[in-house]
Amino acid sequence: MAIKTGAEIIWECLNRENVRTVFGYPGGAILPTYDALTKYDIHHVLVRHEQGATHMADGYARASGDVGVAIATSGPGATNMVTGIATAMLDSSPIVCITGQVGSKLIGSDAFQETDITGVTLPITKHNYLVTRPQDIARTIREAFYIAKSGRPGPVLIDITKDAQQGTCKFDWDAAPPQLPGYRPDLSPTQSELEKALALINSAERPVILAGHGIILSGAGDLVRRFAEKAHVPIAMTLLGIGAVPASHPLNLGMMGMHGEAWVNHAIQDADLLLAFGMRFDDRVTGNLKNYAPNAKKIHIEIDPAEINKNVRVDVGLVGDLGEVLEDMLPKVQEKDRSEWLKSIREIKGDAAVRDIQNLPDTGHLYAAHVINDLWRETRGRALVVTDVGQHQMWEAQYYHHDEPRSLITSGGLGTMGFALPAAIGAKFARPDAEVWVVVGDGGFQMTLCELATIAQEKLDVKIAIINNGYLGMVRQWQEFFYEKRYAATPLVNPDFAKLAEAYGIRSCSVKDRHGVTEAVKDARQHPGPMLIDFHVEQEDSVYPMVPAGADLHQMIRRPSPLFETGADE
Ligand SMILES: Cc1ncc(C[n+]2csc(CCOP(=O)(O)OP(=O)(O)O)c2C)c(N)n1
Ligand SMILES: [Mg+2]
Repeated sequence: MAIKTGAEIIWECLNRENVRTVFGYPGGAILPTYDALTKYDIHHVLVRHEQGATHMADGYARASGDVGVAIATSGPGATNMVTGIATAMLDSSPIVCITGQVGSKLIGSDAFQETDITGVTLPITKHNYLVTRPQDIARTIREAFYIAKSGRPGPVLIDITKDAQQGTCKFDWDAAPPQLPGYRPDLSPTQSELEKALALINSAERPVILAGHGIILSGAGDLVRRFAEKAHVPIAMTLLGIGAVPASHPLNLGMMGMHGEAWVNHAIQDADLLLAFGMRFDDRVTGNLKNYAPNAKKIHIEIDPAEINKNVRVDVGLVGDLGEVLEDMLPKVQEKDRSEWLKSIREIKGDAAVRDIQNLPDTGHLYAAHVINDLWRETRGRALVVTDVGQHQMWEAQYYHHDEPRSLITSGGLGTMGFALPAAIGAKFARPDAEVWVVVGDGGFQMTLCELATIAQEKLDVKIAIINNGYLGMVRQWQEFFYEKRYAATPLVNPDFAKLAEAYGIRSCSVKDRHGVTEAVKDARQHPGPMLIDFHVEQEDSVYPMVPAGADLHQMIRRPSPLFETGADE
């Protein structure tokens, strides 16, 4: 059996876990591991901030379905990872973060760059480890990968002391399988629970499927579509569910929730049965729980038992992998004519199309919705879009129609500004053939724009569309609606983003009117490297509809009609 250093064992294990790319940043406590890297054929992407490394690992995981890996040193390196780890936790993204730690004898002494990172990340990791001996490294890494990707996926952190990296021991991969007797990721529902659910489904008149991220994680998109087609059930999407079922499918109603389509929220409120598939009844999709879908029975199919009855009391909770559960149910679901129900939803849609900003006369104003819709048209809906957080994120969800799973990557649960640029880098490494577009606000872009240097260094073909409204737009919108337009700390004085990109050697341009949009997007698509487009859009536009926080789901603020009649700003 070969004798290896702990540092070598780390790379040996990553190799065996099929890791080909890692995202990281070196420092003293992880230096032995970086030194050993020179002997291995694993591509290390040097990031510019450790937060970027975690979002890259996350973007890699979301684009591919495989585990993403981020590496950092102790202390500030490790604490810089916290936001990315929390982001991955809230969106159930499988990443493994490896941090260096001070020597085991120094732990607890406030040594240079010592932070108790397992303590810090305890509530934001699915699991974490402190490893102080080289002989524990192999098993720990195998367990970490298994935990990260099994059951409900999530982030795992492994903190490895410097002496554990430097020490030597026998390395035997086969002798170090995961040992996790208390971990049960493979639950499945009982037959009687399944039958109860089937009885509710087969008797429902007005059912709605609530399609969440779990569908994508479980690879169950096709099954959900077949289920919906067989039983004639319309489908409402969560933000992270987008792509699970094609947007162009006639049963796909669109997005639900705070900025969901009005008819989708009304359909949920009018339903007599909600079928929650791999979603978790986040407050952004339920609105006021007291009046949420008051006449509906609820069936929740979900892999994490902790989610059942957490926010919404359900009539049947089926714990298990969504794909496996639906496979079981599908043959027993009855075909049923629900055309009356589907027709009534079309009726609720009513004048929605008239209120749509796409139908405004062209006043020469450049609206973000136009930019995103034009981007969708130009890319024929085939791009892998990574969005940041804010108004542009909601407009992307409304106006870029995704037909493929894993074609929209966005921070839903934590809503992390600064996510998009690094996550897109990770996504591009996972899917080098995909056309990757970043759609990012002028605020969030500035949180992680240092990663432009990573794009330049790696010569990555990532396209960047800045939706530049000169505001922290989503917060400004709340101030407009709920704080009498007192715009405290939301106007932004921005640098010239196009010039900034140039400084990094990245092609760029600015667009200020609608006619320029298509041309700029075409130019970016033809250019074989990265390109940044700074879209200067209407500054005080708002995302509609909007369910105010805490209001009932059907109590939406709608885009004012006069806007359409006059073509003026609201
Ligand atoms: C790290 C972080 N800080 C603060 C917020 C709160 N927040 C949510 S949206 C938003 C404004 C985003 O502005 P911008 O990036 O310009 O996007 P826009 O809404 O204008 O499209 C802010 C500050 C957040 N989500 N994340
Ligand atoms: Mg903005």
